[in-house]
Order: sequence, then structure tokens, then C-alpha cells
Amino acid sequence: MFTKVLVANRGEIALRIIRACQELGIKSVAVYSDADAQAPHVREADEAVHIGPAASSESYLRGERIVEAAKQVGAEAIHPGYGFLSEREWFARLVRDSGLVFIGPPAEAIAAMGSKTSARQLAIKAGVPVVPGTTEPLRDAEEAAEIAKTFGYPILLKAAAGGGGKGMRVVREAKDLAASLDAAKREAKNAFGDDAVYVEKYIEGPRHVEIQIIADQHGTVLSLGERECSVQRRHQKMIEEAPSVAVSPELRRRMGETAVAAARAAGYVNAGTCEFLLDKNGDFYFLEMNTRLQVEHPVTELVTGIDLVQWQIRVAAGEKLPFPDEIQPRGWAIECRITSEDPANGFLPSTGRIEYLHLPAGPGVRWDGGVESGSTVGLHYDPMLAKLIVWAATRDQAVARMHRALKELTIVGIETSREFHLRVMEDAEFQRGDIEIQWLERRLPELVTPKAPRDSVRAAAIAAALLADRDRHTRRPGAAGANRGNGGASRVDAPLSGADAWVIAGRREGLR
Ligand code: MV4
Repeated sequence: MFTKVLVANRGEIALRIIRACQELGIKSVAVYSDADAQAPHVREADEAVHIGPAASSESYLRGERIVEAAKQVGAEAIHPGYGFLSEREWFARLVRDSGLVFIGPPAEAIAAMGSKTSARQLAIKAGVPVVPGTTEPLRDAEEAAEIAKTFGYPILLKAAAGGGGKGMRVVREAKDLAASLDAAKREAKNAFGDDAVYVEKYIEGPRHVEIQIIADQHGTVLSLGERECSVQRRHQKMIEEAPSVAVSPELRRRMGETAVAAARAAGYVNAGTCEFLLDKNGDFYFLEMNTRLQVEHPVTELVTGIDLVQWQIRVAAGEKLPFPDEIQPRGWAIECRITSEDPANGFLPSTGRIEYLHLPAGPGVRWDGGVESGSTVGLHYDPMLAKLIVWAATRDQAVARMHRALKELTIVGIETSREFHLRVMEDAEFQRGDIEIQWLERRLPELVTPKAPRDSVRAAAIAAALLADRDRHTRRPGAAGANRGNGGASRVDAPLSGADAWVIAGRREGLR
């Protein structure tokens, strides 16, 4: 087993990996940019190495600097987390060539699945069902038109070097094909430096269901069940759950076997995820394989009882997976991504200082977060601050628990996606599990229209108390309005309790 692991990431996932290391008795090394010098993951690690300025291109994406840091501190392995360098074949190769262990799949598997056309070729060879389409990039619009005739419109143009929805274009009529192909190629070139585009039959209104797999270095490849990821906005997943209301034990077994076959065909080792489309007839199609640990891994951990990150580390160190082939989910888990975006304002990024953060707790509540009271949220990195995850015995209880936990969550100082998630948990269609990939785009307008503030009294109270407290510290003696506000000035001196806050709010805001 490793004695020291370097975590080549930041925020909540860096903290998550550091916690896994601590529980395994492994020393952890954080890396951080100028912007993250005070970040929680830096404090929690046993050691920390500064790797550059705030810009990711000058810090978290500087693979050679990260490998140098690992050597400098004597770490035997590097965990990339997700995003950043986690799916860069060259980085996995550089780590291995430097005599260190990359906690993830072999560079060859990243390459095989990184190209979506080669992923499709692999899947077809392994007998995995894929959407009708090409396995080579299109030459030109004429070829695309010929192929479209074989399975009819609508079709979907996709970037071969892509994934995650970038460079995709739905084409519903032949007349739009040439222009859409040009647009898709341009976008692919800009996003991935490779304008190769292929075509698939567009599956209307499916669910986006993915299978978590984990493979060791001794030939064991296991499915850990599915995650429902249909609640997405512009290809950003917002809410994930496990299991899926649309997956029976029999379908779970079939999808699991299919994902395992795709992983074996790629020579896969460690944790990975196979993405599928699941249509209304219960037919499923392999889309792509994500060769990394995913943001939404906690919902799988909660329904299987398996600590995925610890097993990533143990598998990378050569341990065998001890689990039975058939792993059935127990209970239900839901994850909401808490982002620094303003749902009432087109999800525009919100920046600033988190003046106060009150976390939910109680039965079945998990917070995987990388921020705290006093954290400053900027624009350098992804807007996801944390994930709020709940587990309960049934889906209805999990929805109720998530709603309760979101109401307890209080973040004063920046706008977040919290209110949006509350509205989704209150939505009848969501409560029935009546969701598919277009559901959120269709329902968004009514899910984000600002309603009269309802429980913002607590947040207002805390903000008021903080401001009053700050005023008190900075107030000039005898200044006008010195006694403004809460009547009993002594209250602000006392450590703020929830009751006080409500009282201050009540008095100040006039309880509604
Ligand atoms: C598709 C599809 C429908 N038909 N392919 C989205 C990103 C990547 N994971 C693959 N994705 C899709 N591929 C075919 N042939 C639907 C999706 C898809 C999606 C598409 C548009 C808007 C939102 C979406 C959310 C999940 C999946």
C-alpha cells in the first residue's frame, strides 16, 4: 500500500480524496494555486505544495509541475480526481513514465475511450448495443446525407474528440445538415482542437442512465449499479440519484453486464462509468465511457456501502476486489449540486465571500463540500461548491429528506442553486420520477421564477446580525442610528443563536 498520495485537484473532490487517504492511513499531499492558499483541502492534507497562479492553465493543468511536486515530497501515487488532468492520456503516461502510480485507468484505456468513434468501435466489437451511426468521422455533408437516409431524421452530429455534449448538433431536416455540420466542426475544433465529427440516429426523450464499474489488476470487473442523471441543464448534471425508477433488477443486470463487457474490451482498470441512453421501451444504447471518478459517485457509495475512492486507491496499489458479482442497491440516494449560480438570473455565476455557511445534518445527510464560512468564491474554477447527498429507505423518503436538508442549508453572501433544488424536490413530476433528458430544459422557466421569499428570514436574520455585528465593530461612537435595528443591542454582542437571529429578523423585518 502507498505511504503517501498526491491529490492533483482542488475543492470538494480534493477533500474527498484526502479523507479516503486518512482513513487508509496514507499521508496526503495537496497542491494549490494562489487562489486556493486558504482552501480547506490545503489545511486538511498532511502536506501542501504551491503549484502556481490562480489560472488552471498555470496550476492544476500543469502536469509536469504536479509530477515534480509528487517526486519532491516522495509520494508514490497521484490521484487526479475528476476534470483537470483526470482524462488526459499524456498525463497518465507521464505519471507512469516517472515511476509513479496514476490512480485511475491505464493511459491506453483513456485513449481508447477518449475518442468517441473508437469507443463505438470497441463497443460494437464487444457486442455492446450502440445507437445506429458511423464509427468514423464524416468526410463531408454529402456523406452525412447518405448515412442519414439509412436511419432517418432526426440525426445527431457529435465531436469525435468530444463528450459531455460539446460540439453536438441535432439535425431534424436534410436542408439543415450542411450548415449544422460546419457549426459542429467549428465548435469541435475550438473545444478539442480536433474537428472530427460523426453522426448517430437521434434518440428522442430518453433517460440518461450510467453504470458505475470498478476493475482490479487481476481480471475482476464489477458493475456497482446505475445512476439516473437525466436532470441536466446544458449538459451540466444538476441532480443525480441511485437507483433509477426506470431500471428493474433484470434490466440492471443486463446493463451491468454490458458495461462490464465494454470495460473489459478497453482493458479497463480502476473506477469508470459507462453512459447509456435508456428509451421508453426499455432498450438501452452505449454512448461513451468516462475514464475517471465522477462527481456523482456518492449516490453509488450510499446505496452499495462501498467507498469508491478508497477502492480506487487499493486497486491502484494492486489489491483484489472482494465483492460478489451481483451488487444490488439498498435504499435510495439523491445528490444535488450546490453551485455558485443564480437560478433566478439565468444561472449566472455569483461571486463573493461566503459570510456564513450553515450545513444540514441529521439522519442520512452527507455534505461533500470544498468551502466554508469566509471562503471567497471567484470565477477561476467550476461553480460547483459542494454536493448535498441524502440516503433513505425509499425514493419518497429520500426526496423528503433532501427537501428538509436543503431547507436547513443556509449560505449567506452569494447566490446558489439551493432554491432551484428546493423547487425540484417540490415538483410533482420529479416526485413521480417522470424525468428524461429534456425534462429540466422544459420545466426550467417555472422552476426558477422567483417566488416571494419564504424561508429567507433565517438568512436575512443572520446577514442582519453579521452586518450589525460588523457595524458594532466599526461604528463611530455617537454616530446617528447607533441604536438602529435590533433594540436590545446586547443581543448582537452575544454569540448569535438561531433563536436570536430569528428574533432579530422578526423585530427588524417584521415577521411575515
Ligand atoms: C445522444 C442523445 C440522443 N441521441 N445521442 C449528451 C452528451 C453525451 N453524454 C451524449 N449525450 C447524448 N447523446 C443520441 N444518438 C442524447 C444525449 C444527451 C443529451 C442530448 C441533448 C440534451 C441533453 C442531453 C442530456 C443527456 C444526454
